[in-house]
Amino acid sequence: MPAESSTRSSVVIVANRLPVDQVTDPDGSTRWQRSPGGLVSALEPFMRQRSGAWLGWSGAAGDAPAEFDNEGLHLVPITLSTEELDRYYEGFCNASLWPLYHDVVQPPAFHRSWWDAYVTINARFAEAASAAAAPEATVWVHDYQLQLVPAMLRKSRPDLRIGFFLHIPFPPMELFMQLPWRRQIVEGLLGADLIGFQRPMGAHNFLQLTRHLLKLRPSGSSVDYDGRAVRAASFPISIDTAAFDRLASSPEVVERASAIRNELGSPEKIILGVDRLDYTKGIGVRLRAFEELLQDGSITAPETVLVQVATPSRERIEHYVTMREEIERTVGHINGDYGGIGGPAVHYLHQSMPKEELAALYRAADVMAVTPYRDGMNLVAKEYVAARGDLGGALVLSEFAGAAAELRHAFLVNPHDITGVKAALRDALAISPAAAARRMRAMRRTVRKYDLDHWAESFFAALGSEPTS
Ligand code: GDG
Repeated sequence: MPAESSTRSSVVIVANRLPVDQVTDPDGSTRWQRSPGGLVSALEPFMRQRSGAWLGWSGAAGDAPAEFDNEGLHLVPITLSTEELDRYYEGFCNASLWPLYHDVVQPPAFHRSWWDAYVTINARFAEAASAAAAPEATVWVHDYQLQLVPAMLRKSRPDLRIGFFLHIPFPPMELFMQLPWRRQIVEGLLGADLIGFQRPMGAHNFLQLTRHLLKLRPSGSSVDYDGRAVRAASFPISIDTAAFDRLASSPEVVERASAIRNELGSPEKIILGVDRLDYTKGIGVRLRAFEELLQDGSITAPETVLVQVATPSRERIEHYVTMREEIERTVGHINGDYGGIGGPAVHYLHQSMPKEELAALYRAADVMAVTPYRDGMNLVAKEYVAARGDLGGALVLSEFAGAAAELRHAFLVNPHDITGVKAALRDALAISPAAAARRMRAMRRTVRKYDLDHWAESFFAALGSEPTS
C-alpha cells in the first residue's frame, strides 16, 4: 500500500493535466490560477460535496510541487521530467495513440522506449491516486494518456469505484490491432467498473476487442472480467451551454462581434474555423474548398472571407510542424491569388485568444466550418450553437465529429469529399435567415438539454456514485 496522502478524498479525478496553471506575477511571485475549461466547473459540484481531489501534471517539467488546496479542491501535482514528457507525452500519447485512435490520419510511430515511459507514468499516477483516495472512494480517470491506470489502481485498491472516460474516438478493431501493446491497453481499461466513450461505436469497438483479444464474452454493454462486470457505454461530452450563451449575448461581446466585422472590411459573408492546429481537424480541407469556390467564381473575396483561428498545439512533434508549414503555405497561396491590398481572402491567426474574443467571432460568423477527419466530439461546434442566441449563422459539420450525432440540423459533410464540402459551404452561405433560424433553434434545444452537467451527472450516476444531497 503506497504512503497515504495527507488528505484522503471520496472522489478523485485523475487527468493528464491539473485544472490550474502556474502564473508568475510582475513582482516575480508565482500563484496558481484556475485554467479555463468546462471540465473542472462541471465536476466541481461533485467534488465540493465530497472533498474532491484532482491529480495531474502541472504543466512544468521537473519535480512537482507539494499537494495543495485551491478554491475548495485538493490538488495533487504529478512529476514529469523532460525526458518523460518527450517519451510518454509527446511520444506514446501524441505520436502513437493520437494518430492511431484518429483513423491513422497520419501514420502512428511505435517505440518501445515510449511504451516503457507510458507504463512508468501510468504507474506513477495510479500510485498517487491510490494514496489520495479514501476507503471506497470513487475515482474517475480521464483520457488516452492514462489507460493503464484503472487496472493498476484496482490491483492496489480493490475497494474503489473506478470510472474511465475516453475523450477521443476509440478506433475500430482493424486499426487498434496495429498497436504492439494492444492487450495491455485493453486489460488496463478493464480495471474500471465503467468505461465511457463519446459515441456508442467506441464502446462497441472496445467490447469487440475484449472478445477478440481476451476471449471474453461481452453481452449488451457489459463484459465479465476477473469476477466483475465491466460496463462500456457512451456519454457524449458537452459544454456549459447556459454560461456560453450568456457570454455570447452580453452587450460587450455583441458589440465586439460587429467591430470584428468592420475590422475585416465589412464583408458580406464571414466563414470561420476555430481549431487546435492539429492534422485531425481538417483545416486543409476547408482551405481547399474555399479556394476552389473562389476559383470557380461561386464566391469572391473580399466579399466573402475565411477567418481561421489555429491555436498552437504540440509544436515539438514532427507531424505538427509539417502540417503547420503546409497550411501556412496554402493560406499564402490563396491570399496571393485572390486577396487585394488590405483585403486578404483568408485571415489566419496562429494564436490563442480570450474566450470573449472567441465568442465574438462565433457571433460574427455567418458560417462556421468544422471539418475534422475524425474527432471524439468537437466542442467548438457546440459552442457555436450555444453562442447563437440570435438564431443567426449556419454550421457546416463533419460527419466524423462525435457532435454530428447530436447536431443533425447542421450541414453535414464528408471531409474527404471536397465537392461535397464546397456544396455545403455554398448552401450554408446562401441559406435564408428563416431557414437558418429553424436549424439553429433545433440545435440549440439539443445543446441546452444535453449540457456538461448532464454529461457529468449521467456518468456519475452510471458509475453508481451520485452525490448525496
Ligand atoms: C478533445 C477531443 C473532444 C480553441 N482555441 C481557443 C480556445 N479553444 C477551445 C475551444 C474548445 C476547446 O478549445 C477545443 O475543444 P475541441 O472539442 O474542439 O477539441 P480538442 O482540443 O481536440 O479536445 C475532442 C474534447 O477533447 C472534449 O472531450 O470534444 O473531440 O479531441 O472549447 O473553445 N479557447 C480559447 N482560446 C482559443 O484560442 N479561450
